[in-house]
Amino acid sequence: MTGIPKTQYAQIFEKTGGPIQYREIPVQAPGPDEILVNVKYSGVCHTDLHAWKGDWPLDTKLPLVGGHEGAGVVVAKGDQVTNFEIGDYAGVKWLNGSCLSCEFCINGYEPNCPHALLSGYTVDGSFQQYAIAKAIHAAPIPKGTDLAKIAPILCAGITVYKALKESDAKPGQWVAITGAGGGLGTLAIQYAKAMGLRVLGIDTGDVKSKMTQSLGAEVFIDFATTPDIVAEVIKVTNGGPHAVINVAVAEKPFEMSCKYVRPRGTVVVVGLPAHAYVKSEVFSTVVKSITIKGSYVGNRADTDEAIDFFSRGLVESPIRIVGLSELPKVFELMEKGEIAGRYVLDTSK
Ligand code: 8ID
Ligand code: ZN
Repeated sequence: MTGIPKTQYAQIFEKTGGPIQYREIPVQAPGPDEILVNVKYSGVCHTDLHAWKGDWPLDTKLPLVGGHEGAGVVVAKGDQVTNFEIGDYAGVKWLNGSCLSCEFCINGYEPNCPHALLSGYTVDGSFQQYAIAKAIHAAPIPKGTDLAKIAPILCAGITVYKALKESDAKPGQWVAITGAGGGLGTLAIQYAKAMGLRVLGIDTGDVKSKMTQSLGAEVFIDFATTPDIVAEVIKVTNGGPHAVINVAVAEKPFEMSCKYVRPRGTVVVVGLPAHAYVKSEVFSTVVKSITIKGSYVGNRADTDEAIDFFSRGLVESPIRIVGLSELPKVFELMEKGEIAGRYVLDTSK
């Protein structure tokens, strides 16, 4: 590993919800099937905030370096690695690795692998200058790509693209997106447009209203000021959206979406608010014959396809770049719901 420093800057926490420390830690060497990525930029996903807060019924490793939207350059690789060369661009995504041999991996459902390794959760992630990823799952990024701009595609982009495919919505049909002004939402609008769908965005505030409409939402509904959201959604979509992509970090929108979704429509559950349930009244679930389904990131094919939409200029996350040292401030803004689009960390600062 010539030319690679022994230590590097990282954002690390020792305790769930404890202080997040910006300090130097050792650079690890990749194992035989791994690559070492010099992360240039990393998006900050709300999942990183959930991980730090301990919101979910799944423990993180501790101490933990979070982050799973890392875009960078391969600087070292194990001797079994054949799909990356030194100098290639690579993405460190949520699904860091999987067994590749279980029933789920074999069928392309790699995120559901019981042995999945999760970047920034069960293994250290991209809030550091040098991160390790299993080569087989790392995202190949075309040379010449703007690494700051592609970072959010590595989780937010893949996830919403997959969720839209899972929704089975057809070109010309309506899709509602809850949490439309956030990191996942702003990309969901653009993938949906590119797939020929009509988009209704639900979120709050003038900034998110303007942003979502400039990205292609035909209608914006403000959840904080609209008295009867369900009635309004049904009215503007002339009978309810054919699909709903729920990326809001709140429980209420899930329940509402089961009420306003069009008969035979699909409610896709993507957002992961703490301790939340999806509640749908049985009678109307049956009589409207709706589908409620969970969607969890994407597999390697979804990754390549989601990146291809980006490379062809069809989607671009509205990003704001700040230094890696600013992560705690980004979490504060995210907690308050004040981030429109995505914050991306520059690991050199
Ligand atoms: O694979 C998956 N299923 C997956 C992948 C990646 C992320 C799931 N996630 C989850 C995250 O863990 C998080 O719970 O998706 C959720 C959204 O992540 P994000 O887009 O990174 O979060 P954000 O940028 O904070 O955006 C959330 C938006 O929701 C809005 C907020 O205003 C914000 O713009 N929102 C809230 I909070 N309550 C709302 C409501 N009642 C709402 N929008 C509509 N109605
Ligand atoms: Zn994420």
